[in-house]
Amino acid sequence: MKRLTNKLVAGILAVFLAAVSGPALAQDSSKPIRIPTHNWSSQVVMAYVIGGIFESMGNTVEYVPADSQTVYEAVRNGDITISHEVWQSSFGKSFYNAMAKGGLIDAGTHAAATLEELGVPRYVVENNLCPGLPAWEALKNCPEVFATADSGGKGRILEGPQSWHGDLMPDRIKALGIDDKYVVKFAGSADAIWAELASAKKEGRGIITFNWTPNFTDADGFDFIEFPAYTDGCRIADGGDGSCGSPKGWLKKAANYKFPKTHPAAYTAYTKISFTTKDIGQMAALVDIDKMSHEDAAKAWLAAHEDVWKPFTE
Ligand code: TMO
Repeated sequence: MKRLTNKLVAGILAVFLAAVSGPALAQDSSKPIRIPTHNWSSQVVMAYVIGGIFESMGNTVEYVPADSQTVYEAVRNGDITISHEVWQSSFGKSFYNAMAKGGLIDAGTHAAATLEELGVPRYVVENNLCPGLPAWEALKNCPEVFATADSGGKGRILEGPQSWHGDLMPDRIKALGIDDKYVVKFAGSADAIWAELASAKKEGRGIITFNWTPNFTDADGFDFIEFPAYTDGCRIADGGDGSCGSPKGWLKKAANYKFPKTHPAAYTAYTKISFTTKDIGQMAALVDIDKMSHEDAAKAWLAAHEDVWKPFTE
């Protein structure tokens, strides 16, 4: 009878402990979580922000400079653990290709909606430098407003680095029949775009650049050109004729399929991470306006916004 009671008490205790401690989760591996860094500010700051969140939970992290297209293959095969800024327009295809091959999983979507598109600073529209903008047809009538020393008399469209989305913009202006009036020049870096925007603004000069939102430029006023609406399959890479603008897109998070098993707590937090347009604009602005290093920007952002990120870890 006594033995039976002891067993019963032990059993009840076990049930009780299981109930208060929740399902038994394995501990996160001590192996580092490998986070990629690319060549635009919010992505790098967010890498350190997410790394800081993982570190606050006792994990170790490593930062890996990576190409923003081939990173999806690296996540798929486990060389890199996550990709935390999957922009639909530039990277949706590579993301889904890697998923189809197996090994890459969708770990959710940020709150921020995105657009990656050509546009002009607000003063170009306000000062009517090219009447009819932001409708794309207006471009036909004022290539000279956007001409530069190296554009051979045509209007210059300053595109980002070619590594972001290849020949999307040269293909587009050809498909729209304005390649006789405009030429696409690839910038060597995001910083080269910001430098050109700053000097054009100083001179009150017309300029067309690739840009995106969320970004630090949201605060200043940047008007995206309204091209024919994006539809699934409209791009040349997807079998279309290429005469369409960019999608009003999503911003996703990708992970290697083993991440939930190797680091269950970090993975759970990662699935909850969701940054807004404001969050991402702030991360970029700390670098591109306040001129902080990416790491310091992340530290400052984490210190100032515990209310945003702590709940992701709970
Ligand atoms: C991927 N990007 C935000 C630079 O368009």
